[in-house]
Amino acid sequence: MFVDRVILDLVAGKGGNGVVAWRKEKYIPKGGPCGGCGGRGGAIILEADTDVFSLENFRNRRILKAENGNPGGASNRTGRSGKDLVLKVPCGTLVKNASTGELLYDFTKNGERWVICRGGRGGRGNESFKTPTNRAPNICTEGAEGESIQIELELKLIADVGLVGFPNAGKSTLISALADVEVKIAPYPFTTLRPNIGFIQREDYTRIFIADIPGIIEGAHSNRGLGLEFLRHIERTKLLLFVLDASGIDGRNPMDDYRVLRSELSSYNEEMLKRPYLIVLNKIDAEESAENCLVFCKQFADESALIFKISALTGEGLESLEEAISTKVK
Ligand SMILES: Nc1nc2c(ncn2[C@@H]2O[C@H](COP(=O)(O)OP(=O)(O)O)[C@@H](O)[C@H]2O)c(=O)[nH]1
Ligand SMILES: [Mg+2]
Repeated sequence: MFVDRVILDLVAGKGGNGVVAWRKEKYIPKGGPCGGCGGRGGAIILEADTDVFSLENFRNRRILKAENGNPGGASNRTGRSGKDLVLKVPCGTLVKNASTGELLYDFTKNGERWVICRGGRGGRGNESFKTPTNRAPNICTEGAEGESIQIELELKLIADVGLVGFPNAGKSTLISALADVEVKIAPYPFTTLRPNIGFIQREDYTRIFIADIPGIIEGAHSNRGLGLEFLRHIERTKLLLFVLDASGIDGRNPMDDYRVLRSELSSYNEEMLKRPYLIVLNKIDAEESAENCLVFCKQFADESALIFKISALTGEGLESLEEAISTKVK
């Protein structure tokens, strides 16, 4: 599970001012008041949208303002209202008051809307103060400030599939190759590392989220490097993909890598090994891979139904891997 977070300052539009104006018409010496009221300020509305996947759009936009209302005009014209500002957030977004931490709203359904900041009312023009006893009021009022609040948006993303592999095994490349859409989320709070997340969109419009958890290394379970934090993230996935570099370019070999990865997982949490998994031998386009693949399949013959030989780079073997992922996640 990944948590994406942003803090935003929201300010709804100020109402337009009311105005003082007098009717000036030929042959009517005392035309009377005709100052119109100001328009309402624009509201800020949050809307859940299934086509939005992360809070990335808000990353560099701390202060968000809706439009102010226009002032009233002569001849009793009311000012134009400010435009509402609609902010689209992913389904699953929690809205919290940033200063108190209070949960304000929980977006679950597509299209769900919530007016979080109402726009300020428009000020009154002098016409509106007219009474039988005061026919020539010389007053008007200012538009009211729009509501404002500092909020924290929080989105929890649970990946269906977690990629486990050594650095340079090709996890990022595999996500790019498999995913129809890559989802950008914030780096981890304690590093500059961004998890790679993407999803496969299936024909029935459901999505399979795949996450590459960077940084799993030997010794991760004892919190060397960043491993532990990352392992925590894959705890909730339905399916694990062990991504192995079949070419063994770094002087390693996929057999050892696989054993190390499994032992890492089990020393962290033995339950993890009971999770459904697939084994991905990547980089089969490289010359060195053929021999390694043979040895690997021999050594792990019991798991042969789970082994997929692919090249994330050329796309070879991806189709059957995708099918297997789809079936397993279902
Ligand atoms: N020849 C070959 N190289 C690959 C393949 N997949 C990834 N690579 C390369 O391996 C390196 C590491 O890949 P990357 O996806 O960043 O690995 P990660 O650290 O596991 O995310 C990059 O230079 C990739 O271009 C593949 O299928 N074939
Ligand atoms: Mg990577």
